[in-house]
Order: sequence, then C-alpha cells, then structure tokens
Amino acid sequence: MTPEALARAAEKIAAADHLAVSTGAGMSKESGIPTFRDAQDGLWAHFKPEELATEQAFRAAPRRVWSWYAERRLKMSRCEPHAGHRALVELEKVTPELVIVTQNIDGLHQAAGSREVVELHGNIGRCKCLDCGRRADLPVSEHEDEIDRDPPACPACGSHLRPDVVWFGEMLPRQAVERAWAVARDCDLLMVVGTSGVVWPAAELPYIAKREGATVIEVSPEPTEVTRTVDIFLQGPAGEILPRLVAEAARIA
Ligand code: BJW
Ligand code: ZN
Repeated sequence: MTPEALARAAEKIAAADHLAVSTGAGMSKESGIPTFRDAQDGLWAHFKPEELATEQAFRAAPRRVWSWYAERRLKMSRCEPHAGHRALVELEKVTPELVIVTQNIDGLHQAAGSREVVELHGNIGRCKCLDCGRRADLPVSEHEDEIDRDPPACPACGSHLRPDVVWFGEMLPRQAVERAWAVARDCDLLMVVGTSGVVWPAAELPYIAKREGATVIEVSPEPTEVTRTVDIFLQGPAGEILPRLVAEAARIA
C-alpha cells in the first residue's frame, strides 16, 4: 500500500458524514479466528461447507455439526478484538454516523465497543430451535461441555437447538438485511474489510454503495472479487492498515 493511497483514503474518510464498514472473516483473522477461503488455513481448506454449514448437514449429522460449532464457539470465546477492531471504535470520534455491517458471527466488533453492528450471518453465541425457531442463549461456561454431545433439546418443542447462524440456502435475518441495505444506499463512504466478496447477498453491498454514488475503499492483503470496482484499494492486514488509516483521518479531520 502506498502512502499516497492511505492519505487519499484518510481524506475521504475525514470528509464523510455517513460511513459504513462491511467486514468479513479477514477482519477477525488477527484475533486468531481462521477465515473460510484462505488456501492454507481457511476452514473450507479442511471441511466441506455442504457437510457442515447447511440445514441438510445438521439434520443428517446433528452431533457432528453441533460439535464443530461448539469447538469453534469455544475457540472464539477465547479470542479478543485486535487493533483493527479498536480503530473502528476510534473512527466513531471522527464520523459519529458509522455503522458496521458484518458477516462475522464472533461478536468481536461488539466486544471492542462499536456502537452499531449489523450481523448478517447471525451470532455463534446464540441458538435457535431447528423447527420452531425459538431462540436461546448459550452460557459461555457450557461451551466446552457441548463438544461431542448431541445438540440440546428445544425447551418448547423438543426438536434440536442449532447455532443461530445463517447457513447456505437460508434467508438472512430480515431486519439486518433491511438495515444493511439502507446503510449501503445512504452512506457516502463504504469501507470493505476482510471479505472475499463471493458470498451473496452480502457481496452486493459495495455495488449498491457505488451505484448510489459513495466512495468505496477496500482493505485486504490480497485482491478480491470487488477490488476492480473499488475507488481505493489498501493492500494489507486489517490490524495494521486500520489503525494507521484512522489515525491519519483523525489528524486531518
Ligand atoms: C484479511 C486478512 C487480514 C485475510 N485482514 N483481510 C447469487 C449468486 C451466486 C450464489 C448465490 C447467490 N445468492 C445466493 C447464493 C447462494 C449462496 C452463495 O453466496 N454461494 C456462493 C458461495 C456461490 N448464498 C446463500 O446461500 C445465502 N443465502 C441466500 O442467499 O438466501 C436466499 C436464498 C435462499 C434459498 C435459495 C436461494 C437463495 C446465505 C449465505 C450464508 C453464508 N454462511 C457462512 C457460514 C456462517 C456460519 C459459520 O461460520 O459457520 O458465512 S459461509 C461463510 O462465508 C460465512 C462467511 O460469513 C461467508 C463469507 O466469507 P468471508 O467473510 O468473505 O470470508 P472468506 O474466507 O471468504 O474471505 C476472507 C477474506 O479476508 C479474503 O479475501 C482474505 O484475503 C482476507 N483476509 N487475512 C484483512 N488480516
Ligand atoms: Zn422448538
């Protein structure tokens, strides 16, 4: 990333009234949470999505899928926000009208203290019933005990509880989609951080923002599906780029 690109991006941020930040798995990588599609250490390098992240997979092998999520939940509960998450909290001082739209299910933006976080793919800390949809929280102390167990029974109907995340082929939560799409339409700057941009409908957000006249800035170590559409590409990890970018934006704001 050139210093000129960073300076240009910081100027755009300092001048923006309504800021949106769309984050994906790469945002959490430096907190120790693997991405999905990184060739070496991404989750899908070791697991087949259709065997774990679909309703059919859960119905066919509830214990296997529940255990996979229980292990991930336990690992995520030990992870903490990094300097990039904290920089996005600091950015609210430069642009108070800031909304984070995340595909991540780990709750790290909220843990860092970001004010408005729209979760498009749910949250691994919650459960819901596979059949009646009733929601239930899962206390942290129980995470370890859930590995190699059948999923708990729904207190209302007796069916299985499942993680409250969005699997392939499922609709995203309606309120989250409405808010995210409104934010993308109305922002004057959208930052895309750490997503490969291959999973729809979340992948549409930068195209909506662009079409409505917003500046789009991307932060990623590698070019992605969306890179050729963005106005400024800042190549590098979120934990390094975001603190520098926000410090520069705060300096000139
Ligand atoms: C760094 C970094 C660092 C590394 N700093 N960056 C239209 C066209 C084609 C297909 C579809 C379509 N509409 C729907 C579909 C089907 C499907 C889909 O998109 N498939 C594509 C894969 C082809 N979409 C759906 O099924 C969605 N539902 C839907 O559309 O409902 C309507 C419908 C219903 C019925 C029938 C048809 C339509 C639901 C999608 C749900 C996705 N679920 C998952 C799992 C969540 C639970 C769990 O965690 O287990 O969500 S899949 C997984 O991918 C997860 C993520 O949120 C999502 C996106 O991944 P993300 O965040 O982009 O991660 P990566 O790994 O892909 O990328 C990481 C990036 O970070 C990389 O670029 C790195 O370089 C970078 N990076 N280190 C910054 N330090
Ligand atoms: Zn139920």
